[in-house]
Amino acid sequence: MTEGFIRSSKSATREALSFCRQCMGMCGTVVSLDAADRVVSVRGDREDPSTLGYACFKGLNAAEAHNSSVRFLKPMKRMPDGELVPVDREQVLDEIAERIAAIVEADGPEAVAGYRGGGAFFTSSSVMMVPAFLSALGSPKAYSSVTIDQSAKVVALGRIGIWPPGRTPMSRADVYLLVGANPLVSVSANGFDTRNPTKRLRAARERGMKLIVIDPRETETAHFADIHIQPLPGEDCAVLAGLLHLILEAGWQDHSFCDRYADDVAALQRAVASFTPAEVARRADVPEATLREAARLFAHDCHSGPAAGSTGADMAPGGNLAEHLIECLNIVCGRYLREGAEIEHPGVIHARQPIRAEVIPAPRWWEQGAKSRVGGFGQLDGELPSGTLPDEILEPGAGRVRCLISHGGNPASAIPGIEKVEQAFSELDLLVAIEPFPTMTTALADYVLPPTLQYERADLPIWLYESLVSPEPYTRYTPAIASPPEGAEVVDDHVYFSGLAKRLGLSLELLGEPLPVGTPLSTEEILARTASQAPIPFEEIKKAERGIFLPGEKQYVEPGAPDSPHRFSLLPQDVAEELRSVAAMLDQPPLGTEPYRYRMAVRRLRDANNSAGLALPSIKARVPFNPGFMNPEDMAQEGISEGDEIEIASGHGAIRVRAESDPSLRRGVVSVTHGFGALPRAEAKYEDVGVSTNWLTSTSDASRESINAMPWMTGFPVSIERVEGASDAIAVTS
Ligand SMILES: Nc1nc2c(c(=O)[nH]1)N[C@H]1C(S)=C(S)[C@@H](COP(=O)(O)OP(=O)(O)OC[C@H]3O[C@@H](n4cnc5c(=O)[nH]c(N)nc54)[C@H](O)[C@@H]3O)O[C@H]1N2
Ligand SMILES: Nc1nc2c(c(=O)[nH]1)N[C@H]1C(S)=C(S)[C@@H](COP(=O)(O)OP(=O)(O)OC[C@H]3O[C@@H](n4cnc5c(=O)[nH]c(N)nc54)[C@H](O)[C@@H]3O)O[C@H]1N2
Ligand code: SF4
Ligand SMILES: [Mo]
Repeated sequence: MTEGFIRSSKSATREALSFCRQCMGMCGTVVSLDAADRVVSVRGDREDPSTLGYACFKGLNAAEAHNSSVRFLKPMKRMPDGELVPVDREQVLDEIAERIAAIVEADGPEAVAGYRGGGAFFTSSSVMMVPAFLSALGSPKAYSSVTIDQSAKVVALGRIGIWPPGRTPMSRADVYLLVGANPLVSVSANGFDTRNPTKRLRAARERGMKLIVIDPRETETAHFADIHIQPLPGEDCAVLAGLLHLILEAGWQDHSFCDRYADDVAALQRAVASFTPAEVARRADVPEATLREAARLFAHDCHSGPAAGSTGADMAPGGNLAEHLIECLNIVCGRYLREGAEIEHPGVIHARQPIRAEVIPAPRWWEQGAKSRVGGFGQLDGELPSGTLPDEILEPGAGRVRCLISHGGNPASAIPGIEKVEQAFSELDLLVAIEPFPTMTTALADYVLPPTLQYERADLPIWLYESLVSPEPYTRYTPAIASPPEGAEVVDDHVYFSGLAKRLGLSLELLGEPLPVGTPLSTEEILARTASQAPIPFEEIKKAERGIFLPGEKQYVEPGAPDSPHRFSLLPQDVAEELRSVAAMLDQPPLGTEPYRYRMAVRRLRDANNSAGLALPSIKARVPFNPGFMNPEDMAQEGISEGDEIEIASGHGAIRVRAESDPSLRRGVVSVTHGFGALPRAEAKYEDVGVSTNWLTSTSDASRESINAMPWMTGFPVSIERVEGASDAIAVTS
């Protein structure tokens, strides 16, 4: 099978430096190329000044993706018999443009929606194309993976207020508190140094940094922790409110910071009064002593260093409140950069701006501007929540979405409630996917437009979030170093957007400047445009083959306006109500009523990135399907043995998976990785592709957050049952 999958296995004739663009790691790599400039192999660049030689299995496996025989190499069109067939690019763009024009003519521009996924965010020349295209068209229907990920952070800032200098960076932290994050595997966490994460964490530990981890699993990261709180998933609000209770009761807050910038510390203290260590310990099922030790270590023994949350916290019921309480910990303990402090990452691609020590009061962005047609959810960072997209397509009425352009994403897999998503996408008049591989989304698409892959295009590291991926002001440029496979008709993603814009007579804008319509900019020109406000000339960035640390003057936090009346809002009314409802549950047994005696937990796998690459033979050899991880004692209690077929059911649906014992997981939890599986209509076998965990989730009001419509993907109740007389082929049920 492996041989058939790979197009060529020529030997390497030269090496080129570049960086991996499959996750936030942005690892510096050395790529071996054959005489025709095709990728032969990849290794971590030991001389890379940022990522210090690190590269993971996924990154090292890039050659397989490039040369894969299942990769789309030509624009594809779905024929009446349901097959996708290759079609000439100009013809495809003509047809798509014509269909978009007809939809706009009939139903207005808001009938056209766009969705950006990981593949779009990691393509710096094209990441702004969906929003540019939609705003030129006049449609507010922009969606992305961000609102089914950690948009709770945006909600938290929107409700609490913003401190422009940001949190104390990890390099200056005596303590780091991580909630529901496993950066040693995910290479992703806000502010955590993920440039070769294990090495950076070891170095931080050696200089004395303490680590507190809140996670139901004793993860690779928790393994390094001084204190590991191992609660049931979905109980972070109780745990965090409990920590705030202990800290405020002991008076360990940063009094001068609180006095100056927060008026409602006392109100917050009253609101968390019922979260006593005993109550929280019982509800979250953690030792009371561990809570006390964690509060003391974070707020009393240590004086700098932030609390930060990730998907474990943000995807659970109460995810928005959890992020709010994390920010409350940072404010109450003063874990922000102050006037005069050096700013580690003032922006390399982004323009430098003065950064002042003052509060920007809670902006509550979602209260103004466009709203979702169903549910009335507002915008976050200029986007409507993806948790509202299925209804936006299905619900009849003016403004109903009829066309979706999916850019570098797999929304059919990623958006919760798989049956409804499948139904919605199949009811669209037009679904276009800019996507290199067959996915659940391309299985429903009318057209598939194949992009170049990472080493085939010029790029910058994910500049939109540059200070999140690198604590130091570092960036790099890579030219396209490889050629696409023989006969490929792939182009850089933005070419598709400019092609459609031209046909529709639209003028696209990038960073407020119009892009030329007649002759579109090259990728290099777009990147230069992107970096036009950078403090160093683009030519200098380009010259530095292993990237560049911003030279010149350092930047420091400037004083805020002395008479600024602005304060944080620690306890706005909606937060107070959410806290009250969590408090009301404190005395109830956490593992509710029969049959839902377990909780689901999300978890990422080292060898796979969401749904991407799961079909590649070497990844398949490692993770053929997604098991149901359980604590061995729970398995024994339920009479479940290793490899048994089990059915996991939520209020929305059920999946059948193979049980795998995982002693690092606490009791009362089952953990299954998302991204696997096929559409319901495909009736695929679990052993072949795994199963989507989005059978268990939903975008209904009862299973999502307010404000960002974030569907719950972790911490919700499930039942687990061993399937008697299990068949050899595991099927999905609903
Ligand atoms: N139940 C459940 N659902 C979840 C999650 C969960 O934990 N549980 N996680 C959520 C999260 S955090 C996220 S971010 C979303 C993921 O949402 P998405 O980003 O929509 O999904 P991915 O599976 O990451 O899809 C990325 C796509 O980009 C394609 N791609 C790869 N390289 C390139 C390239 O160079 N160019 C282009 N154009 N495309 C490329 C890949 O083939 C893949 O199909 O899923 C969310 N959904
Ligand atoms: N190898 C690999 N890397 C990836 C990805 C991948 O699929 N594979 N996906 C990428 C994407 S899209 C994202 S968004 C990031 C995510 O990056 P992370 O957020 O670091 O994701 P995980 O590694 O799954 O870590 C989440 C942790 O939360 C824990 N958890 C589950 N439920 C709860 C809960 O209710 N409360 C608490 N406190 N913890 C809980 C899980 O046990 C797990 O250890 O990773 C990115 N990097
Ligand atoms: S950690 Fe991320 S960026 Fe680094 S090699 Fe792996 S996939 Fe690529
Ligand atoms: Mo994500």
